[in-house]
Amino acid sequence: MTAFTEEQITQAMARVPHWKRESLEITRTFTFKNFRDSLAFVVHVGLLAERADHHPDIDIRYSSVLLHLSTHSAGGLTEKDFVMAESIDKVASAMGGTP
Ligand code: H2B
Repeated sequence: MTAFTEEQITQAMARVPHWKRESLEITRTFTFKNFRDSLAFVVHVGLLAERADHHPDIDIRYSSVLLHLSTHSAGGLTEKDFVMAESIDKVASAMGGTP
């Protein structure tokens, strides 16, 4: 899979308005009630990642979870990152996560 051009990235960002573009990655922080809920969310994200064979970098800080998505093999952002971000957004809203 080849990395998106700047124009493709701009278009794809519209699909995930809560995510932030940071150079070769997109990132989003989700906030939960407590560590337990953060952990449950991360388990769901991990299962999605295994199914898609596409893995975010994950930083858990008690009640907030910071995710980074990038396609390492392509050296940039690809459709895989945006599909994963959309799936993660659905899981987060089902689990009571807030931006
Ligand atoms: N995750 C991400 N984010 N980028 C990759 O390039 C990637 C991955 N490659 N998960 C996958 C696994 C690859 O290493 C395996 C062998 O398919």
